[in-house]
Amino acid sequence: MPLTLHAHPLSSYCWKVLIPLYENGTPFDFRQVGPMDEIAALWPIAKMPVLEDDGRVVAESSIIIEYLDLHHPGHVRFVPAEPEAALETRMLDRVFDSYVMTPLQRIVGNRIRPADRRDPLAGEESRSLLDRSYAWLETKLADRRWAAGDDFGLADCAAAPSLHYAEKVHPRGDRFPALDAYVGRLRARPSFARVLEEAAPYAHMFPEGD
Ligand SMILES: N[C@@H](CCC(=O)N[C@@H](CS)C(=O)NCC(=O)O)C(=O)O
Repeated sequence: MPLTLHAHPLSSYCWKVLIPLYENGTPFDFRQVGPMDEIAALWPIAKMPVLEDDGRVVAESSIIIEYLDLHHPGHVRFVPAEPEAALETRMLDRVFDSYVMTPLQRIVGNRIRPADRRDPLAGEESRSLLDRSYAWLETKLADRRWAAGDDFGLADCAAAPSLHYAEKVHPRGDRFPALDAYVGRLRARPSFARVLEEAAPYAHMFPEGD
């Protein structure tokens, strides 16, 4: 029975899991999420993506990617077997999720709230965190091809959607050439290029402006 991915083509964390599926040509059914109740029935935390594998429900994008490595491996391995390299990969994955994706989601979340319920500090705090993340990544990526070293992996799956959407809410300008070059390599990667192409018809749904 093929895997089923419950996801939405515009969702950043769903992109994070689509990238490894496309990298390895893993067969799966894409089930587009409508109301979030559908996800809540599978995963009470009600966040997508959710992967179903023959009745087993796997949630959380990083765990789904580790699960794919374990149970549906392909020619690209997303977390290296060598423990120190695995640690670096997981560290970078945490940085992209916690310090790029989370602040950008906070900015977007604030945009879609009713005006009288917006968090006045969300923009300022999130932009300050994004600036610190961009600066740290600029140093980290100066001599690296991929986020955790020579090989494309889990951290790059987290980097692609988070840096793509972060650029929309808090542009980097021209201060981070190594980071820009890295984003260029991510966009040129066929798996991510395909994700972007499939998301294009939905791009108008992204809330612009503060
Ligand atoms: N830690 C989760 C985060 C997932 C997440 O935030 N998903 C968003 C879409 S990008 C979501 O389900 N949002 C819907 C909502 O919060 O109602 C993961 O890594 O999968």
